[in-house]
Amino acid sequence: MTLHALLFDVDGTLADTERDGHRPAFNQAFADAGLDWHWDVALYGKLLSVTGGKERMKYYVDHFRPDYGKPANFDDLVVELHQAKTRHFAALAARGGIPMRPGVKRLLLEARAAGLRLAIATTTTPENVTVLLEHSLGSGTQDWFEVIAAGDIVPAKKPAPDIYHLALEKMGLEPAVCLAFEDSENGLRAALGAGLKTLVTVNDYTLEHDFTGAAVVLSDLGEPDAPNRVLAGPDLGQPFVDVAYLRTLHQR
Ligand code: XBP
Ligand code: MG
Repeated sequence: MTLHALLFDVDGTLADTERDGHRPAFNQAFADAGLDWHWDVALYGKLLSVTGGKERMKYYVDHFRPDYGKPANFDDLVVELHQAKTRHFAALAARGGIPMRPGVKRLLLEARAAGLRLAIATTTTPENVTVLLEHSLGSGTQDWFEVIAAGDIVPAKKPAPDIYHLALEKMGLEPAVCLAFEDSENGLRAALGAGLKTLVTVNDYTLEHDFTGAAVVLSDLGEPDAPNRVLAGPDLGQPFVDVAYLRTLHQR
């Protein structure tokens, strides 16, 4: 089976957005609203078990703030907080404050040149993807992706496979001719649930996750002058991920 397409998660995979992007954006939104909620780096790691910013805020209140009296319009408040958080995230990303992870731009350029089709499948809000790509990958780079499947467009977020099903459906492709890129257990479960072979690159928040079923688990995609490390799965003897590596991995 020939490899035709690559499907990328965004948060944690294309860029390390969580600790220094989403987290401070949530905190700014809480402070704006006069709430005494503050998510430090360690707490945010626990909250990441829930995907989706609105879902994460509700989980925080239910599990960590028994003292908080929910107002009658709590769901509306969560939506407003999330809109403010999205504005703060966009401002941060627009300042170029969230760089792409090692090897990402190099691999995307090479994949395009090789004629591979590209898509995004993420639980994050669509605006976050556009602003991140525009300012961290480069102007006009959203057009590199023929499908950007993001956010509330599907009823169930990762670990449900829905967002991957949607991206595959829009591309008219079978999972067998694609590879997915993920950084987290929830993301991996979503991709595997859609029948996709999945390459995992870990980050500080996901190092200890259970990546059973991944095609390979790597420290990052690597660069010719900055080799990556194989954390689980086959060592194909190549210090960085390129299209030839992906074709070999996909065949296995
Ligand atoms: C990403 C998420 C998102 C972001 C915040 O997961 O869980 O909720 O943290 O985005 P994945 P929003 O990388 O598996 O897609 O606040 O826009 O929901
Ligand atoms: Mg992710």
